[in-house]
Amino acid sequence: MKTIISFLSITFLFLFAATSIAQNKRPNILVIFSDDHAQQTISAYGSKMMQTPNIDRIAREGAILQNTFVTNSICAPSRAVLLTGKYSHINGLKDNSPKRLFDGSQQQVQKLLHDQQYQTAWIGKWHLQTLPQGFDYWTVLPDQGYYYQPDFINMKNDTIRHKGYVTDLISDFSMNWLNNRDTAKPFFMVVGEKATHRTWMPDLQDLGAYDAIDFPEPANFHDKYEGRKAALEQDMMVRKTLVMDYDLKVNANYNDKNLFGRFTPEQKNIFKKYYDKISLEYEKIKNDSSQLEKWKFERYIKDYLATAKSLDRNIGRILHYLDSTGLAKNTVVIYTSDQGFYMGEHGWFDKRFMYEESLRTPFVIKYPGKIKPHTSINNMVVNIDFAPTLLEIAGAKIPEDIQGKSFLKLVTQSKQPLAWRDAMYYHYYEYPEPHHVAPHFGIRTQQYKLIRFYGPHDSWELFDLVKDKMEMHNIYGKAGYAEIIKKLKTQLKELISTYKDEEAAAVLKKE
Ligand code: SGN
Ligand code: CA
Repeated sequence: MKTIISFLSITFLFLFAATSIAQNKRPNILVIFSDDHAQQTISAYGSKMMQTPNIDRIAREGAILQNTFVTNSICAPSRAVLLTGKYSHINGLKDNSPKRLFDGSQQQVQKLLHDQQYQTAWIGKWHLQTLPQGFDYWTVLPDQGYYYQPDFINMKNDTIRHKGYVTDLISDFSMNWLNNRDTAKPFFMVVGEKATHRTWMPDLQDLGAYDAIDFPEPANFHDKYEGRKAALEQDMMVRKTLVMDYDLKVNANYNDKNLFGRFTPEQKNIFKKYYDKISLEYEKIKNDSSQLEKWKFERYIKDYLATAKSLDRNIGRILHYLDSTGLAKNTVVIYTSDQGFYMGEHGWFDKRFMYEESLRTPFVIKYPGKIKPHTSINNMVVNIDFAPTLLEIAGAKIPEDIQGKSFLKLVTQSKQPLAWRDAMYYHYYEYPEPHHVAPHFGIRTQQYKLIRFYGPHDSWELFDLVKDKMEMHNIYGKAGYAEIIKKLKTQLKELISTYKDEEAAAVLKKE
């Protein structure tokens, strides 16, 4: 009897110890980071345009952040923010210019995680003009990369062309690295997606996937930009800027190296067959300007969504891999994008402006055992918060110079209430090319957004986000807002000083 009891208690102790080791084991962290993926097209965010079952699954099994914003709505700067947890003027990467070199020797999240014995990797779109530093493994697309038969730069700095579709290849390479990693260590991996970046080139199996659907234009598609000088000057209109034989592949030149240079003859044939049919549709309506506008909008949306379809499917492949290897139990999975995008709102595609559609970015996270399924968070999270959150997940110390704050306790709904920001700060620089969006900075609170354009368009804009969700009415200088403006300007100056943005401070000093 005694032997049985002691046998049982040893077994119990062993099981107990094993479970607590498993519980204390630091989680793996997998960040899927896409490009230009609009919240308006993700069903977890309520989109009716398409279904994104795999992104939705992450949200359902964990948390969805309803109000996640970026500090500077373009690609390379946003990646630099993810890596550093710092604003562009501090990490040095203000725009996408090929001359603007990211200083990879600076402190970055992967280096801090490596110091905690994490194995680290970045696979896919990178877009910084300098090669990755501080990752145990990387393989990246040069610059924007290609959708079909893309090149990847490897760690020996060789550029190698691969056969296949970029979104599939990025998943293949990611899973391959996971298969071959050092299993004694937790991992931190970023899957850098090219999708859904312009020029929208869907996977062959997705061509025409949304052709049967009639997509209504957003209510402000015909915006005339009254009272908004910078918006009037932009060059990112669906109607005017999208190029017929390039973006929409209407009567395209199949010898165009930029568009089709990487296609196999079979792939080119399939594309041609599909877009020849579209070109015929165009011929029928091309002389009717109002039909043409609507048609361009529809074609843009359809190609964009078809490109997003492969993105969501590939997220599903990665989730399935984590399930089937048992990794899912101890892996934090995050899906986010470098910024949001216009799906015809204000008549636009692209991003850059501090208006809602491009200021926002999707963010869903699952963390088994820590984040309750179906969690929804409304607090304002900013992409400077991503790096410190990853560090807290890994149990690492967050360096003082990181400008963001970990939101882990918000999503795990820890009992201790977390003091959180009630305003966020934004600063965009790239001008004039490629889309003529004037530089600007500003503040967003729950109810208001105050924007200061400078350089070519010295002007202020104020929006009431409750009364004017589409940001059509600039109420700066209108009767009744003097007190609000005064308060917002004080708050804006405080943020500029907190984040040490000397350029913005100098603009305001001239007033
Ligand atoms: C390219 C695109 C632009 C886009 C920038 C930046 N033109 O220049 O429309 O704004 O990238 O995008 S394209 O015809 O070459 O596609 S970012 O997401 O990388 O910042
Ligand atoms: Ca982008």
